[in-house]
Amino acid sequence: MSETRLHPNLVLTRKGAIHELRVDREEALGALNFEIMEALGAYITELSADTECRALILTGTGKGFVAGADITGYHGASQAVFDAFQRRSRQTFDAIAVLPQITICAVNGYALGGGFELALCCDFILVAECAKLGLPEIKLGLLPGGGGTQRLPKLVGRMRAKEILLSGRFITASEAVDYGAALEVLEADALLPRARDMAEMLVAQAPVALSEGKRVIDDGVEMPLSAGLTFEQRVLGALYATDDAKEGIDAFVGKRDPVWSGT
Ligand code: CO8
Repeated sequence: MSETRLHPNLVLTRKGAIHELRVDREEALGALNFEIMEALGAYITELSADTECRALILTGTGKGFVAGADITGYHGASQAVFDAFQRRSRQTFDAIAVLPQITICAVNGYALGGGFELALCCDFILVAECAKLGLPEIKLGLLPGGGGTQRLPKLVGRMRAKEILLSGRFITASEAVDYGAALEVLEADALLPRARDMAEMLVAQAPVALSEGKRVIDDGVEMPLSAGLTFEQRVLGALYATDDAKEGIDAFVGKRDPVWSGT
């Protein structure tokens, strides 16, 4: 296990095929400023080409996961600076959403604005009982710019997304699960152990099928059904030709555990 600071406020722990990235800015509830966003973006670019890492856990510190963009940076900022921050956030968040690795967001506290949007880019969202999630940008006279208006309705439906976004209210952990915006609520102490167990379970699966399974669902939901079904068959056909599929079938017939090569 190795721990590195990618930035004074971003701590990366590598353990085998699993990375854990913790936003460490307790005094501002994890709010992301331009420098943290840059460091996050650079790490995500590196990760997208990393074939050793197969799962990423994102989490925060103390009461905050990420309480959004750093609002102090918006104060008096020029239009050009504001726009540049939004562009960089979009690039980073989009890159997270299409990572080949499985992504698990362990929401330990406030996930607001860009923080909720960051979680929405992940494959799985686990929430601590004390977590509060929301898109309060409307209270600043703004709207979400990190995908909240687009990714949230896809998970919870248009009407609930409008209710959350236009009121700016914070939803509780159990509401997030009820609405389909999170997978499970956990006691605070159980949050990271559960995220780690989940990551271990997933990285033990056949590597190519794992990342293709993620892709076929994420890309397929954007397609008309018949195109999605064709896509599914094409992916399955290609998987059948992999060494892992040969190994998986052989292991089943031979009543032994498979040993995946990831090819
Ligand atoms: N930016 C900067 N500082 C923050 C932020 C933030 N988003 N959130 C909290 N802080 C700071 C507070 O200013 C305070 O600092 P200090 O101690 O120096 O006064 C410290 O964190 C602790 O916060 P509070 O004292 O306010 O703690 P409370 O428990 O009383 O309240 C709240 C917690 C309710 C979370 C409150 O802090 C709050 O409402 N924060 C703002 C949340 C918000 O509006 N977030 C959305 C920001 S806009 C956005 O994210 C747009 C996204 C654009 C694209 C994606 C980019 C990432």
